[in-house]
Amino acid sequence: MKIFNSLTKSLFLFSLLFTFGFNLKAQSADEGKTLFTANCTACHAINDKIVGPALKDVHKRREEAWLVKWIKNSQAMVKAGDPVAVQLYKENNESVMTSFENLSDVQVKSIIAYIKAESEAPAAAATAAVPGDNTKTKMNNESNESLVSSINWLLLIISILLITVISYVFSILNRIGKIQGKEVINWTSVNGFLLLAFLVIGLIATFWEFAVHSKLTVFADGPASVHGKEYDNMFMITLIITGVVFVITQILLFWYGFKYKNDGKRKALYYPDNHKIELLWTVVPAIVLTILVIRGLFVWNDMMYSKEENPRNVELFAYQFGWDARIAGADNKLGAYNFREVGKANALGVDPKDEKAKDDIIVKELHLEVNKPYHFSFRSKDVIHSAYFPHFRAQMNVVPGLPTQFSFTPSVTTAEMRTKTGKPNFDYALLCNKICGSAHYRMKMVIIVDTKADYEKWLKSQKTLAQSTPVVSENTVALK
Ligand code: HEC
Ligand SMILES: [Cu+2]
Repeated sequence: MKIFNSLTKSLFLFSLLFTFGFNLKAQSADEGKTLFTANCTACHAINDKIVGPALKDVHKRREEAWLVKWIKNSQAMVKAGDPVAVQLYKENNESVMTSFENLSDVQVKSIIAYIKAESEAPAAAATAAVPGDNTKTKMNNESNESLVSSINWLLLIISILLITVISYVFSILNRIGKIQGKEVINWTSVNGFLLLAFLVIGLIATFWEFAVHSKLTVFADGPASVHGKEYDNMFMITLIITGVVFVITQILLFWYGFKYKNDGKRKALYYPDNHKIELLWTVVPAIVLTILVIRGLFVWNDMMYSKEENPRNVELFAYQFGWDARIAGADNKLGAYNFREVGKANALGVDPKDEKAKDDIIVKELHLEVNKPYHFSFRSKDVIHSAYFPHFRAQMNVVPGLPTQFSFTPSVTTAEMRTKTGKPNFDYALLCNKICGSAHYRMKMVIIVDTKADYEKWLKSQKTLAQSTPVVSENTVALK
């Protein structure tokens, strides 16, 4: 029961964490909160350990001055031999916390103030990030969810007990049979019926999966890009063809196992081969697969080599653990970059001396204009990531030192999608689809698809690089 308890508890905490993470977007006037959300939630939560420890009451554990120093550069403290820092580092399996030297003391203090406020808020307020009225329903959903999962665990335990009891009964019957010298149970017949039961339960479960869970997938929301319709079509055709084959072969497999279970009287027929049948089941799948693959090639080529003229250029920069987006600005040309520039105030290593870079705009939440073709180029700072935009039906690997690209045209605005799906909090997301490290699952950037007017309004409110001047080192020669 102890395991059971801690399981439900951790499930509950997990769902809290999930809501917390999901509201990354909830902006507020509180600077500390904004900074915390942008910089720290990849590895920290107030009440839970993620990559780094839970930060609840950290202001009670440590001096403020120590905290400021730690947050700005924890590794420097570890290397300098600060005993608390060294111990903390060891306790956390020597995982390195990112340094935040670009944050000012005031900013770091505002983060600490936010952590303090969150620590003092009652436990339920951990979801305070949820704006407005839906706090209550969120909490209800969570307790409902944890109830449902408790029931599921209970069912699992009952099934295991049941199976154990049944297998005991069978082994007792078996022993009785041995003592009496005759077979009490006809095992081939039992197995035959089990095969039949497996077939029926398995097929019902398969259809139930499709009926119930397919509503929860991104396919149910429909595609949000122009090429997405073709992509979904292809997916459905493949699914239907393989689905029909699956159902037929499963029925044959298990039905034959049942029908020809050994009754002790019959002898198996020796039937080495039949050229007609062999030919049929080789040629038919070969033709079907060839058609599917060739169609796939055409769709892929259409997606990859977009014929749209003058797509808008956006660069997506992946790092452990997050995304930055760089919009090409008024000239629609991305400025040069150089990995040697990556650091402190210039996280993307953009060459600020390059004329083309001056109007580039770096954002943490990407806005796109609806029905406008986009060309994305991808860059990674550290390991292989994968840019995954499920609703736009797009995905591309992001490989250090190897530029990759993808083009698509968003076709449904965020507002339209919210109405269509009936989810008022719906947001498009860019996710990472490569297990790239401990906080991989937190790599998420919100994407907003705007109407032309909204997009232009948003764009005006953003700062270009020239307006925010990143720091450059003296001895760097930018790559053009
Ligand atoms: C890449 C992951 C990562 C990010 C991002 C990160 N941290 Fe950490 N943090 C850690 C780890 C890991 C530790 C544990 C010590 C260690 O291993 O270095 C830690 C420890 C801490 C501690 C000490 C906790 C204690 O119990 O004393 C504080 C405070 C802290 N982080 C604050 C922050 C703040 C504030 C931010 C955002 C500005 C942040 N961290 C961003 C990974 C991270
Ligand atoms: Cu990743």
